[in-house]
Amino acid sequence: MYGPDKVADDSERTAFRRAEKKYKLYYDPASKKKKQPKNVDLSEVLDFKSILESYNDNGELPLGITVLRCGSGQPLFCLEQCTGFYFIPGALNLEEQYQWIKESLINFPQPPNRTNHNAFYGPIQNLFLAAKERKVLVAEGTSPACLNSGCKGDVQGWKFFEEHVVSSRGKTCKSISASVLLRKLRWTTLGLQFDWSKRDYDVSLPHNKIPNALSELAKRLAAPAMPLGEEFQPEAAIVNYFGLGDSLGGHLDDMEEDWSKPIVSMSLGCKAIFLLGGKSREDPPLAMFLRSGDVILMAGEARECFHGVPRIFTDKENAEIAALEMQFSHEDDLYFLEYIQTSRININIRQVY
Ligand SMILES: O=C(O)CCC(=O)C(=O)O
Repeated sequence: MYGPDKVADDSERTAFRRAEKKYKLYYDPASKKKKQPKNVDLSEVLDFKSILESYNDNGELPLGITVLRCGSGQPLFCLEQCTGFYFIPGALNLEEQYQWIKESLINFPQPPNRTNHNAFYGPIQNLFLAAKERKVLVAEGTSPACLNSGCKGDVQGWKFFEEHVVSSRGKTCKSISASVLLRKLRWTTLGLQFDWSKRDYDVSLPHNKIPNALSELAKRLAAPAMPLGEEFQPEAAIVNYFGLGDSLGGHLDDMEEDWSKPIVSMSLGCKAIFLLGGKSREDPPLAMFLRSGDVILMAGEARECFHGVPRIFTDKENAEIAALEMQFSHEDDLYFLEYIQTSRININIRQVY
């Protein structure tokens, strides 16, 4: 997951790194227009949406792909080369996608859930609302009237202020706008909290249970990948937020005790490329598109496979979120819409013990 990603020079690159490099967003230096993305050959990227369409039309499947039906009758695709990997195209309908995008922005980053901002700013309440209201997060110094006097002492905490209050008093305090912080939100953890420095769950950290609705959804989605007669117990989740140019390096999710239980991974917002490798970084990964509403399950053997997200597409043509955009038609939804038009959110839910 997030951790130092050792960068090797070209000659040392593994097959996984080479694929990451192939699909990563680079800008064309020759382009006359400013910041034109370099063209990428996407012909080898598996597209489960079109696989589903042709399967529905004529029952045909590409070599190496098989199909199962989950409880709801929705087709669930498996890969012969990777036991325990399941792909459910369009598993979440538009209303569900709308609901989980809003939850991911408003409620999931609320303390006691931790985010990547905790280490520097401590717990931040109501980040999304503050960004919407154009507030500014200001360092509070030793003086209680820090905003009047300027921050001369150690930073004791951070507090949101109206933009006009901060600008009228001059730039005497350390500050950052909430909208920049929202853009820089990379992850939040729900349920049992993951400690990235120890790369393990820290059960001593305060936490809430996984919200009921998310837990029920994860149980339903996980069912086809569960050992017979067992029910998935969602205990922790990581929400990943991706903006333009963001990626998630190849990694294993190996901190949970029982790998026979799946990770349930839901995609929301802009389309992405997902790489599914083998047990070694030397194994050439398979690239596949992940669209809003798609769900992946990884259990058993698939838990031992390197995976990552080298690319998200935020341009109108490739993001493929036109139908989702229509859900955000109310004027109160405008700020969500602006966010998701250039972002992707991934919610992955885990049984830890
Ligand atoms: O964003 C994704 O689809 C994958 C996320 C992931 O692999 C992780 O959080 O471990």
